[in-house]
Amino acid sequence: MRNGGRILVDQLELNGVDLAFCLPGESFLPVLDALHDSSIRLVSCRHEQGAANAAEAYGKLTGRPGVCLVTRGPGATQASVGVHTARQDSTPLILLVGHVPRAFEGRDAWQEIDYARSFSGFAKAAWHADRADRLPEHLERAFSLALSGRPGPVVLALPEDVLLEEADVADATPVRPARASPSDEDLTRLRELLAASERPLVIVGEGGWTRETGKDVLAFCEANELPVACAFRCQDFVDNRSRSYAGVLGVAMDDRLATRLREADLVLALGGRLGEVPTRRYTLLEVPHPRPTLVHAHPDPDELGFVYRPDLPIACDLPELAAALRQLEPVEPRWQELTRAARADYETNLRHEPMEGPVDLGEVMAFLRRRLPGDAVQTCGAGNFTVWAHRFAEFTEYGTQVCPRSGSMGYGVAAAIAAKLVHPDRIALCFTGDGDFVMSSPEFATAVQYELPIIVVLVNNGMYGTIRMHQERQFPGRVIGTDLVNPDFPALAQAYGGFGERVERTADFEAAFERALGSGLPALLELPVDPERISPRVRLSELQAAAR
Ligand SMILES: Cc1ncc(C[n+]2csc(CCOP(=O)(O)OP(=O)(O)O)c2C)c(N)n1
Ligand SMILES: [Mg+2]
Repeated sequence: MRNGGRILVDQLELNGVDLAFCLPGESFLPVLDALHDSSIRLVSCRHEQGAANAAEAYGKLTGRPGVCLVTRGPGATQASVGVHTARQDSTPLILLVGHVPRAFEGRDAWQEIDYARSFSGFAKAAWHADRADRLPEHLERAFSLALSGRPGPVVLALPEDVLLEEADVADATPVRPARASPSDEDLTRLRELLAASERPLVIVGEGGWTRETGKDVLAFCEANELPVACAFRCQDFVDNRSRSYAGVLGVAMDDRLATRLREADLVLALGGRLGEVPTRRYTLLEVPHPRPTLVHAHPDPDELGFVYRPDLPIACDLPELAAALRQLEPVEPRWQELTRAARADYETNLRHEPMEGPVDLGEVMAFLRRRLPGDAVQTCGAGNFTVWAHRFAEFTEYGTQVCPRSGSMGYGVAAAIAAKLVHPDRIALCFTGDGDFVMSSPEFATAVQYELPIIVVLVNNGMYGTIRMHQERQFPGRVIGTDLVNPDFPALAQAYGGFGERVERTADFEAAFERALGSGLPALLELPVDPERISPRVRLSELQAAAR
């Protein structure tokens, strides 16, 4: 006989869970108790947002479901941001929520929520366990749904009394999701379309990517001399040093790459959803019938034709597709010139123009490009600081850009914590802004508590810069709600028990970075920057002048 909490934890263990993130609640004490003697490492966070974001990042880092445990209503709603990111980013995530006892259900009992309704539309499924002896079945479903097809989040509520209930039940078997391969017919057609194309562009995106997938896709692109671009925050999907690599279709993308997509006559979308960001708000490709021939491969057939009607839809898993593409006999390559030009544009775009003020973020990024080992994990939240962090970074290994494609603020510190837990020997570097950091700073305490020496690089421009930029464009001169009065960030980091320093000049960054790394503590480096340069290509005064 085992109680529900123990049965649940045993299912997590047999499915390979080695790490879980929580914010404890009295609603799931039997689970906590079972974790006490389990092989699973439990990391207790300071806000459910952080716990859910860390679990989501774990899903990105490992390809296995991140596990997050939170309490009833307020715990679940605070964790919902991580569920939303897992949905948009196609990351496997299991959110386990303590729930009211069965006998109270439906009374609007204390902190009661209807999870199925609250999470409908962004969780793949949300339901509650009804009996302890069915927990193996519920967990099997949770793992299977999170991992199959387009990976994503599931929410399982656990009534308090179900966790206490004793049952004599056998464990489930570890979940092995079904895999789909492309058909020979699909591959033949893909090759024909490629052979007929003058200006092809390959775009890689999320939906079950792996390290091998990236290697295989790159081998295919290089053998055929094809240019390959990454979707927003998928920059680590292929080695950026490849002669085929042409850059990222992200926020503030290079206009030359945007033009390549607009003028392509064939788009090979390998994974990804051709969403709002990579299509520049659906302008680079027309909805629903894009001008170029579209080959779209995705593990979820429902995604194919959901926004864009592909000429050739391929419903299959991405590793299987990539392996098949690598084997495909190359077309007589005619795109050497195209690919060389796309690559040259990418390299040009890596160069920054000097930035006003004593701290030049382009220079800082150029240093980090040289300094960071290929396996360093870079994380962020949302803000204009990410435009520098993404544009001037080069990724060579899969699993090193752990950033929210959902564009959610407050993600980076928790993601760096997850990275340091999964890869203790690597550098985990979080880029953040003054707005973004304050949203996630409670987790700096988690990093201190668990002795995780993450490095936070905080770009302080004294405002919610992204919003100010849009404000100046659309409602010039009418600044409201975007100025920030900030704490003393290095002092804050020190008060938490970490390392904190302010870097006032570009030339001081290198030594400060080494001191941060050498401290062995969670570290924060604040970079006060001139608000005039609100983005690498945009000056505040120019926006204001243009408006006048
Ligand atoms: C959870 C969430 N809330 C609000 C936003 C809208 N938003 C996007 S960027 C941004 C400003 C971020 O400010 P900061 O971190 O200081 O970065 P900056 O743009 O100044 O570089 C805001 C409010 C968001 N993306 N996510
Ligand atoms: Mg800011």
